[in-house]
Amino acid sequence: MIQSSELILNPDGSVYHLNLRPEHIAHDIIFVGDQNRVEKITQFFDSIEYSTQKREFKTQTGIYKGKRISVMSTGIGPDNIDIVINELDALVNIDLETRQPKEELTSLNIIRIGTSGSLQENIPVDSFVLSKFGLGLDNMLRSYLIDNVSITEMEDAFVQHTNWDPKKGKPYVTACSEKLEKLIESDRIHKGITATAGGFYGPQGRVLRLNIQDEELNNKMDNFSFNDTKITNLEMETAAIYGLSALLGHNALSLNAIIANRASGTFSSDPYKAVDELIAYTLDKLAAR
Ligand code: R1P
Repeated sequence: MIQSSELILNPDGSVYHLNLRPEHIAHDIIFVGDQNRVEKITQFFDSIEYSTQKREFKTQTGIYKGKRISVMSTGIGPDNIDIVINELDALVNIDLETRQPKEELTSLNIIRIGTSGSLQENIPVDSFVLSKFGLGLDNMLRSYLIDNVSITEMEDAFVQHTNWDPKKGKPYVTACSEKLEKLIESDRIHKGITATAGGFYGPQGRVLRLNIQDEELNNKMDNFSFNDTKITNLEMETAAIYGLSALLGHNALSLNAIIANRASGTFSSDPYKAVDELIAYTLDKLAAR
């Protein structure tokens, strides 16, 4: 039995941070970072059956063209993803009454619709990126036993290429769900490795008033390639989503609207438009199944 200090439930039986009970979520779930992006998606739904919010975790579940979908904001960063995916998994794969893992497990389909900065000159602002792989520069996933899901050859090649300082912990790599990749991909979408940082400024090479450990890291990432796949973009959730989903048996795919190009130093003149287009694109692909 999982103790109540380890799996915390609210008085109404909902999981501690997400404020959700099992009946409140669909098996197709869209993640967004920003809580205000949830309604940008659900405004297109035919109906909404449930809404809740606690802290930055806002969820709405409803029907879009006959499909039941939940949309959830994760807030920013891999630490939040640890909370969101563990609590979502508990909703489907742990009996909350007996506090025992279920014998029959459920796989959720998780799709992130995020915003991100491109590292490649040829992936301009307002384009879309599908993350074939997530490269975690944070250490969150290393708290788990990840050998069965991590791609060590790519991790080692990256460590060598960047002369990665071991004091920062070893980067981890995991892959997207091929099933969801097939569902969403098209000529319109760039594919590559998405690097996930554990912070926005120093961890992504931004210098304001503090010196950073490796000023050349973004350039080195920009020219890293593994089996002809390059690092396309840098954000703060994808690798954590891929790693935890793979460990727990869920299908995950991360899509990002490129709102900044770090190589050319440009920022989208209308970042909301690119996000809106990516939302419409993804909803249509989900509904067409
Ligand atoms: C940083 O501004 C945030 O924006 C990006 C990063 O991953 C980070 O969460 O994604 P979202 O727009 O989905 O939050």
